[in-house]
Amino acid sequence: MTVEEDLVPEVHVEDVPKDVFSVIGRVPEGATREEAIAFLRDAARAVRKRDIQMVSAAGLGHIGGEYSVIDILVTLYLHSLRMGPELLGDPERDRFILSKGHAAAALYTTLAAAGFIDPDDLSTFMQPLSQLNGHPARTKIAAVEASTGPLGHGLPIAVGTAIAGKIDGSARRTFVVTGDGELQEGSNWEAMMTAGNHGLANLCVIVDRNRLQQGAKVEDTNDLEPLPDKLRAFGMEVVELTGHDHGALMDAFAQVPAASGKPTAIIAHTVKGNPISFMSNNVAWHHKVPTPEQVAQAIEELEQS
Ligand SMILES: Cc1ncc(C[n+]2csc(CCOP(=O)(O)OP(=O)(O)O)c2C)c(N)n1
Ligand SMILES: [Mg+2]
Repeated sequence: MTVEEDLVPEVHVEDVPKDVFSVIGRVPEGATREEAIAFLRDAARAVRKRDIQMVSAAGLGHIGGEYSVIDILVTLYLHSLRMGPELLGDPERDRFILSKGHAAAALYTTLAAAGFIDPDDLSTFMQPLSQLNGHPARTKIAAVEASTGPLGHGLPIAVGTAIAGKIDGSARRTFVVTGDGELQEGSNWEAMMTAGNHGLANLCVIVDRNRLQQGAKVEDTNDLEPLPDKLRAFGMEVVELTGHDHGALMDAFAQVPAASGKPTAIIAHTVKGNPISFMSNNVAWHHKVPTPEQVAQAIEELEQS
């Protein structure tokens, strides 16, 4: 058996455990901080459960990088972004770009949780004629701001979006998530140089710092460190936090735009595959497809988490 064959088990959609998934909506107005955190924790658990079912059923996906970014996506869409299905046509709403577009299934599941996508459509992921492609396409889903997948494009687009907001004198903010391996692409550094020079305080770059890329550790491939110093040198306001801590994420997103007038760079320390025992920090799970048994085990672990 080749390595690639080993990545994709023989899966029949009907064997994959199913779960009911419905729109969750935003953290209710007036929720206390503790209530908001509990709400986001429950929502992220539901998103992870549906995501792994989708990847298993499709026989394709990037579950490791999805599980590292889900807490960030859920906190943004269900709490911090000034953006909801009713605001899609509002030019003043916040913008979000998932630059690490290979985590598309996590984005789709979060968008369904937030009410942008019909939850029933999630089962069409990667099927012929589905809107839910392996990488997000802005021509197919209204809530997708930019088509991504080729690494190194989302942040440059976000910088343009933030410049437009500044020219308009708008209070709208632009958030973008990049992978850490993705930061090896030079286009990101051109974009950050521009963001720093233009004082784009309305821009927030979130780095999913799981320390793994495809097939290897980031540090063994083309090391990023000292990453905070490099980001500061490019004119960014740097925040470091645990990317699975919903409270810390909420607090950091609320600080955008930064009082310093600089763009914000959040280094979100995450664990690829979090919190599943057999996936966590395991490079093999970058795009490995779980078997129905592994889906069942992951769901059991999530229910106990
Ligand atoms: C320009 C480009 N080169 C290669 C790929 C293939 N690719 C997809 S994901 C990935 C690794 C990305 O690693 P990282 O940014 O750390 O993502 P994460 O760990 O969050 O999954 C690679 C090389 C791509 N999508 N685009
Ligand atoms: Mg990574």
